[in-house]
Amino acid sequence: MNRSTLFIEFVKKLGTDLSAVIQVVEEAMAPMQARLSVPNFFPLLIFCGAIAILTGCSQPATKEAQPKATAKQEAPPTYFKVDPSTAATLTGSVRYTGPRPARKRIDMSGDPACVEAHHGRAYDESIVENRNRTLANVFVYIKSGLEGKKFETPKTPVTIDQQGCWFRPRVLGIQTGQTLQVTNSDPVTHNIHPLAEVNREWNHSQGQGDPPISRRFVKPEVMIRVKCNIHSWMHAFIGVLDHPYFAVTGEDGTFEIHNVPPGDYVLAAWQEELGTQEQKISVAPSGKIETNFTFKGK
Ligand SMILES: [Cu+2]
Repeated sequence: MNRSTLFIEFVKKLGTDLSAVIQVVEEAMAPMQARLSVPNFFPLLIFCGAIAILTGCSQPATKEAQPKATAKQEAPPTYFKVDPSTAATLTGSVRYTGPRPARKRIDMSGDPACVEAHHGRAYDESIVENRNRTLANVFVYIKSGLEGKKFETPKTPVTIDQQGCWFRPRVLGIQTGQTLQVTNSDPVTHNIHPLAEVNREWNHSQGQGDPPISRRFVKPEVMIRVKCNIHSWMHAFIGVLDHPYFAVTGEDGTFEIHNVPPGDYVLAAWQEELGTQEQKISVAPSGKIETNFTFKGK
């Protein structure tokens, strides 16, 4: 339907008493006409303009309506389903060799409440060596080999707490679209500031007793460094992946990644000071593959 046909239809709908409509417009315009001394045909101009806008706008509106209808018809995403009868497990440990990392004191004197939380003794955690000569806080993840597979986003949030003027945990993994819940257990105000480069950078201050905040990362990014804009010593690292195959080593330096579909992968281990190591692995159906990493201290 072109504009002129639309206009005719519009006028038909208005009925034959067009003068009544013009009169309404004239009455509405009367006070303005008096103030501005605009000519008498001005209301008619306004009326014609309104008609033109109405008929002109009606076409794009129809065009816009179409993609909406299409969006509704879009099929839900098809997620990759792992066959439990062939799923494999990845295990291993992250060892540490070389000189023991020096225990650097952290000066928290800028905030007495933080000093109090550590009884005056807080130490740097950029390399945490366990008693069994392994490393904690190493992010182990499948770096490649899962391309083309879309995994469902977990409904449960991943939590990061500000506790004792540290981020807890210091290293964590999360899936794209999964909720990151940020809490503050301290009696002081903190600020969580992920220095994202692929995702959008943001920061949020959280005072004592403030409710948790929730955020999401849209794109994979390994790793996002996190700082607190108030306490310079506070750091955390977030690994964002579009699949669930990652783990962070703990006090025994081991990792376990479950429910892995058979295939060839690159398994990577990231440590904040010592860099990233990679190993190619072939995962057989229902296999249990052990992969060990060794980081050498500087
Ligand atoms: Cu802080």
